[in-house]
Amino acid sequence: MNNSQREKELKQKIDAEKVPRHIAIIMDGNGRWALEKGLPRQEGHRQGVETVRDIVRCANELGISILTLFAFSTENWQRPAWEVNYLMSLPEKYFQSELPELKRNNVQIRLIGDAARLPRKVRQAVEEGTEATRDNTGMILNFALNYGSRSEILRAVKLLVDDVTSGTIKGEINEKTFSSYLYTVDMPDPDLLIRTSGEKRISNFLLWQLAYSELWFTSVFWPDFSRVDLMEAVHDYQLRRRRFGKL
Ligand code: V0D
Repeated sequence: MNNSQREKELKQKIDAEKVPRHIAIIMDGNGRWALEKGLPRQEGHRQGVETVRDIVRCANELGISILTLFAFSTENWQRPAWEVNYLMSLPEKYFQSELPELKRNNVQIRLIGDAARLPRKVRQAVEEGTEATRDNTGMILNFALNYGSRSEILRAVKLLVDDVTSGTIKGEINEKTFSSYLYTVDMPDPDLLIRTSGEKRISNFLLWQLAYSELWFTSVFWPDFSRVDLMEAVHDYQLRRRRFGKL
């Protein structure tokens, strides 16, 4: 069966009323994809951006409310300087080609992570994207940039302590209060986490928020991850939830 037949078949199998509200993706395997093809690593990242475009389109068509993509972790600074530099050029490139369509499709761009420590040109590009889409009411597209979950949790604890000390918050501190200090404030937790490229770890991504999420791992490298793969994950998610009688 070819890809477009498979896509049609999956489209019929997916219950449009019960798609996950929030999908988070660890986009892994650009480097290994390039290595296997004998291409430079940056070619993998370039192709990875194309995949981001396809997957954002597909998620939007499926009616996903929030898509969170792990683009750069706090650990990624340890990569060679030339690679980090190349990665830092991608947000600007991405918006140059995608911003008109994102605006047209009513997508709202947001950033999670420590933006203050990103190069100025990255902050500017991201700000342009978030600013240009801030009044959009469709799918929220979160990019996790310079993101690490433990430091997000620590940051939340510090902000919470500040508010307790200054008397800004009184009364009980519960899970809901705590969540409101995370970058993902006001967003429901991910229903589904996808990680590509065969690794079966969470790797310091959304540790608090993934407490009850379904996890879906695939050996497909991110540059090869397709609409069909996303739809397979969504379909599998629906089968699992049905088995637990939760839908
Ligand atoms: C490389 C695969 C989009 C993962 C996808 C700076 C690694 C392509 C963005 C992007 C990266 C980030 C923020 C934003 C708009 C776009 C991106 C990075 C890497 C790291 F507001 N793709 N992408 N950012 N890759």
